[in-house]
Amino acid sequence: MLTDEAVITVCAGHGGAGRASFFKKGTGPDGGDGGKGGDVYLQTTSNLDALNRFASQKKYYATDGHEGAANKKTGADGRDLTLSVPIGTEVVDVDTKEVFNLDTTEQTVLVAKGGIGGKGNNALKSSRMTTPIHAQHGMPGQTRQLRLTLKLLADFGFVGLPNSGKSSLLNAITAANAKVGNYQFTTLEPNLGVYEDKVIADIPGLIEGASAGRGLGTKFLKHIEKVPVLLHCIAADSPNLLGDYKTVRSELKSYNPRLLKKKEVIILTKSDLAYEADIQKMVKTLSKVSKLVLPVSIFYDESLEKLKELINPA
Ligand SMILES: Nc1nc2c(ncn2[C@@H]2O[C@H](COP(=O)(O)OP(=O)(O)OP(=O)(O)O)[C@@H](O)[C@H]2O)c(=O)[nH]1
Ligand SMILES: [Mg+2]
Repeated sequence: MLTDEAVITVCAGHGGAGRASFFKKGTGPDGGDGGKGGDVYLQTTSNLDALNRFASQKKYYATDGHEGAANKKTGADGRDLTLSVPIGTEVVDVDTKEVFNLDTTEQTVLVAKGGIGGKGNNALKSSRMTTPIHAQHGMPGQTRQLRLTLKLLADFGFVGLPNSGKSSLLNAITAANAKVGNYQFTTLEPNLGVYEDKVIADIPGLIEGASAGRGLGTKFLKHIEKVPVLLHCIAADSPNLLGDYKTVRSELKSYNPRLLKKKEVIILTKSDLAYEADIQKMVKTLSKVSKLVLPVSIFYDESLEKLKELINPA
């Protein structure tokens, strides 16, 4: 199972305490400063499964800074902790609502800063206080609760009713090998495929009431939030093409009205299941709601070439 959402707590290390000590023979202070607590970083990886580990473990710690020592020795800094998240992860601080978008390869962000070490009594001496007997405590590291949400980064996203042929098309034009079946909700998790250098996402089908939790609901729509072009699949053997179209559009709208602003191409799928003249009529009907309508069948190579051309124009 692909984990695409998790809430975790990250704790940076505590700063080490400064040392209060004195040179054995002399009188001067020689206590060193404490080391800095380790920071917590998030770093992107191309591994889409990277959030899976957060399903079981919820709390992550960088280590504390070490205490300062005699002879003006500074304590060692705590070790930083770097957690990998998939490219396309949105990170929201649950309390402050601060957002970090991790959208590029090998992007690193500091999410919790380690506490600074306390000053030793050597560093605290001044002209007025030449022999301080106390040293400072280290400061606590930052603790943050973070919500991690994976939003796939793709160039195109297939949407449509269940069984409209989305996964079949992904397989026909990429090496994705997504599961295909003649029943609703064959796809239970998003699939990604690559054609040339274009990434295409295939998500589970939507049905009327998805935004109210019917079917698999709309939770997978987060995966097309960042996709610039929607490939809206409508099957040519459907008794109500415009009805299918409106159902999906209305679920997209309930999830996030901005999805309706994306560029959309209607893919009239399974075009082998109707006569050519009827396909032309269907294209005309659908042209009323979308500028671009492309009839496609996984059995017609020429139509697949047109789809590829649309995805990656020569
Ligand atoms: N005749 C014909 N059948 C097709 C075509 N494309 C897909 N199918 C069939 O349609 C059924 C559904 O295909 P899928 O690709 O699983 O559909 P989907 O939209 O991914 O479905 P969900 O994952 O449930 O949302 C399967 O039985 C496919 O073999 C096509 O071009 N022509
Ligand atoms: Mg599917």
